Parts: sequence; C-alpha cells; structure tokens
Amino acid sequence: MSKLVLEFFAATALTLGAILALTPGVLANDVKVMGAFARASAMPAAKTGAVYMTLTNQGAAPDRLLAITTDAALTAEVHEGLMENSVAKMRPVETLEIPAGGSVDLKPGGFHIMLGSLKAPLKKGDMIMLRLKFERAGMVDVMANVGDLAEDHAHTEGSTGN
Ligand SMILES: [Cu+2]
Repeated sequence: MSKLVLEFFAATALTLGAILALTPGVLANDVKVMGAFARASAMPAAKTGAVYMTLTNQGAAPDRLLAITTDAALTAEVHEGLMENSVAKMRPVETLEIPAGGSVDLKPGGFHIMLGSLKAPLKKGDMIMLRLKFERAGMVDVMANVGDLAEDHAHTEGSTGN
C-alpha cells in the first residue's frame, strides 16, 4: 500500500472519528473479531503459521492492535504481505490501526498474524486461542479454527529466517 493511500485512510479515519464523536450513546472500546482461522501446517516440521480474521471497530475512535499472545506459538506478530519487484514478501507491522466505524481484513496475501516457533504443527479441525491487546478495547480473546492451507498465501516456510 502506498504512503499516499495510507494517508488517505488516516484522513478518512479522522473524519469518521470526528463525526462519530458527536453521536451520543456510542461506546468506545468496541472491537469485534470475525471469521478467525489459521492455516493448517503443510509439513509436520512447520515452525511458522499464519492466522487471518476481520477486525471491526464499532467505537467512536480509532483503535490499534498492539500485541498478540497465543499458547500455540512462542511469538505472534502482525505482518503485511506485499509485492516487491514481482516477489511476494512480508514485513512486520508495529501497530495495526482499525479506523473508527471501520474494519481491517487480515487475509492471505495481505495483513496476517504470523506465528513463530509453533509448539506443535497446526492440524485441520483444531482450534487455537489468541489474545489480542488493543490500545482502547483492551484484551480480546479469539478462537481460530485451523483450516486448509491457503495456497495463495504470500510467503513460504522459513522466509522469516526462523
Ligand atoms: Cu508473515
């Protein structure tokens, strides 16, 4: 995503926030998580995994996803998938902003939660629990179903250098 586009989104979020702030009865810290699923490990030796979901902010102010913990892996962080010279890459995202009244999709090829040092391979049909920490909404627990390998996912095992 280009800087210009990001700035546009930031400006839109600020405008929306300003409008919603005038509306009585709108509660802050209202983040909803939908459709959480984790990619099943392709190999028993897999050390990394990816989790996808939609984050919706029903609050009157933008919120930010600051940290993620899970029993399924030693590390969990937000990554962004991107194309660089026709090569699919990814990079860590420090804080993921969810605009007021808006939502952010974590999906194959885009934003995702990257699990590092999996304690066990992720098996289809399993569930894993993640705890998301938001700046305003606080802790939000998420159950993610483990599903089929998403073949269009932007990165391969070992690309984080683990
Ligand atoms: Cu990643």
